[in-house]
Amino acid sequence: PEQQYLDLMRAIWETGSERIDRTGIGTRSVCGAMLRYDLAEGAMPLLTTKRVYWKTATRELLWFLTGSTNIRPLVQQGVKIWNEWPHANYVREAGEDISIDDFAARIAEDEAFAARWGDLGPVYGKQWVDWPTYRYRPDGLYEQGEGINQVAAVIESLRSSPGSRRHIIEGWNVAELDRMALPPCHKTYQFHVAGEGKDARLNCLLYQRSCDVALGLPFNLWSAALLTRMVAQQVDMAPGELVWMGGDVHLYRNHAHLIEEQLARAPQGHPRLEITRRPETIFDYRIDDFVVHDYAPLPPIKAPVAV
Ligand code: THF
Repeated sequence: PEQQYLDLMRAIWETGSERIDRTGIGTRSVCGAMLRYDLAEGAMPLLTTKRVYWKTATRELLWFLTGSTNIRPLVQQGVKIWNEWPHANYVREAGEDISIDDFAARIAEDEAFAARWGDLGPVYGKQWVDWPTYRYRPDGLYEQGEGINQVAAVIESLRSSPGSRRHIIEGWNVAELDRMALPPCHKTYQFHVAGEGKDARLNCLLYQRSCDVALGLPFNLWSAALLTRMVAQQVDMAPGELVWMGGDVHLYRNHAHLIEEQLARAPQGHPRLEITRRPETIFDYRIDDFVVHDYAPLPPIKAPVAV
């Protein structure tokens, strides 16, 4: 299964079209790609050709599920993956030339500072569990309605009408894109139930509009598979397949060293995920509930994230 990822990486590197992107770094990019992973028996799309920090990705997913859009809870757990954006924003807006590590330390220590500078706007967490709604009044004006918890709604719909074709979690809130630090990349999750009763298997299709194949995709695949496993556990189904679809699927030019090194490596066995407990709801998972077995990856390969 890992070979699919390596083949995609090679194809983009060899045939992708060159262009200057939003970040100014430059990418090679293809339009449209698909990867499929069977999640039966604990199998996970966890790369072994470089070490992937799956706990970091897991903490990020659990953070989405809390509805938080502030980096503070991540920073306090040592997760740095969202720090670049608030840091760049702070340096630009406040005009203080502070290092990213000092900025993160301040976010962790100072609650008021974090409230002012640590928020990413209405990104994943907000849209997943508290999508804003509007209530129209008789006078034609409207006021804020109650937020929609899409994750809870999908769990509910999977239980009550498994054959539905509307099991969707959507991050792309068009009206709020301009207030997000970054519009969602992994934007649409659709769940699909194959088989019935005891044989029911939960499939998940993720559509990702923009994909940083070298740095982001290993995280995105892990997280989507993990979400599928968690939802499957909550609705008492076996996990089925994860289908990943990418829109603009690219490699950054400054990841060349990572790409060349990783493409020279061979996959190392088949890691498996064990979920050690069945929490009451999808919102009650903790980091210690997840144990990975048989993970003996090749060493990590460092590369800068494009902001
Ligand atoms: N922007 C870009 N340019 N690439 C992305 O992958 C990306 N994301 C999120 C939002 N914007 C993005 C952020 N996710 C790392 C991993 C995921 C990220 C951001 C950064 C990263 O640096 N990973 C390193 C170290 C991990 C660690 O220290 O724990 C790695 O080696 O994997 C994709 O959704």
